[in-house]
Amino acid sequence: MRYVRITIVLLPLFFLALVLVPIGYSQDSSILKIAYTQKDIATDPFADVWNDATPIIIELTDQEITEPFGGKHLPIEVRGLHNGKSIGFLIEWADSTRDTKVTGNAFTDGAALQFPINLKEETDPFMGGPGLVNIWFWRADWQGDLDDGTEYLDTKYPPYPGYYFPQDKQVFLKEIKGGRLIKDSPVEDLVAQGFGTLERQKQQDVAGKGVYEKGKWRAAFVRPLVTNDQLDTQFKPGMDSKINFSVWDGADKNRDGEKSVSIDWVDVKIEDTK
Ligand SMILES: [Ca+2]
Ligand SMILES: [Ca+2]
Repeated sequence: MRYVRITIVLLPLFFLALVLVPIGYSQDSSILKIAYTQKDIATDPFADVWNDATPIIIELTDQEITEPFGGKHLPIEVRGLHNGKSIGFLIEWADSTRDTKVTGNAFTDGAALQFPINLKEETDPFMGGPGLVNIWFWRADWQGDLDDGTEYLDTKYPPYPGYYFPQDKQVFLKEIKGGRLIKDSPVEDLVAQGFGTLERQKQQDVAGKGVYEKGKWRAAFVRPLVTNDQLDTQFKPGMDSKINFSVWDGADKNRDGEKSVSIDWVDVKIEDTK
């Protein structure tokens, strides 16, 4: 009798859920399919080519594994593409503020993708360990610097205690000229092997662009499928991989480990070249 009652209550909910799945979204949110396209994969996050991929929704949550905790529940829309030479990821999320400045009490928006480097090794979904992870970190402060030509922080270094910065100060300072960051990408290519081990790679391989429009960030990440850097994740058509996500909202004082995260690896399936 109790079973019948539960069925009566749950059945309408089941059909309601079917109706509520937005048209055009993949209904299997557990796998991110990297669709094959013959087109160039643009770093412009509003380029038509991104319509060749079907988005899925990943529910991020607040980071509550290690101090400093932070972040919030945040659904993000994710899609992926490859053309046999390059691979691209596009993510979009709601954010009521475009935070591109870093000062003593202002923090930047950002988003990061994380991949295991060796799929055969056990690799923790949060910053890796014991296996290495390759992290692609799109930074709204660098995007703002590229878009707006704003001054950067060579006069106030670091901008606030605990701010993540490339560990080798000289590597960073070499890239500053006249108070402006000399960069061609707002995406930083990083490697980590557990909390507190994040390091900028010597060889930067990831292009990208983030655009803020109508209360949302949309950020594209593009890289060759294969690089000659041992600290990069390598991809090939037909393979399975894994990905994890982080998002920072500067206005919510997010920085470093205070961020919204996906709680486990998301399976990735790279479509074979047709
Ligand atoms: Ca923000
Ligand atoms: Ca690299």
